[in-house]
Amino acid sequence: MNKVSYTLRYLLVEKMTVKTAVKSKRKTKTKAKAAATGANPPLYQVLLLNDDYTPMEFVVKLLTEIFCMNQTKATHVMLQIHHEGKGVCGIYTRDVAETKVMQVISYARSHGHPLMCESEKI
Ligand code: TYC
Repeated sequence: MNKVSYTLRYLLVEKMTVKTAVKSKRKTKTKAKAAATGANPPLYQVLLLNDDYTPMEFVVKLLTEIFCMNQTKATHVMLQIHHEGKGVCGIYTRDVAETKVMQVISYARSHGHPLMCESEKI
């Protein structure tokens, strides 16, 4: 099929005007390109849960070491979790979020603390 008849068929099948057809094709191309290059991957937030046993200083240390927060930010996030039950420590792609969760749990367990951490798609 030549280019003109392909375009006509495309317009006919999709019941489009030339303007919307061009727009729609562009959109499809952009989407396909994004998928192929892995651009705009889904994001996941890593949440820390409150408990009655893990010491506050330990949570602050963990937030500075695993989530690269400074002391002020880590203290603020820890207190927010302490008061509200849970809080976001960071937003990452799936693999990085899952690794952070494992690092938190293994670090907490190795120090005998019950601290819990989870990740969820946003
Ligand atoms: N609630 C804990 C305490 O009073 C502190 C704490 C904060 C524990 C945040 C877990 O994710 C947490 N020692």
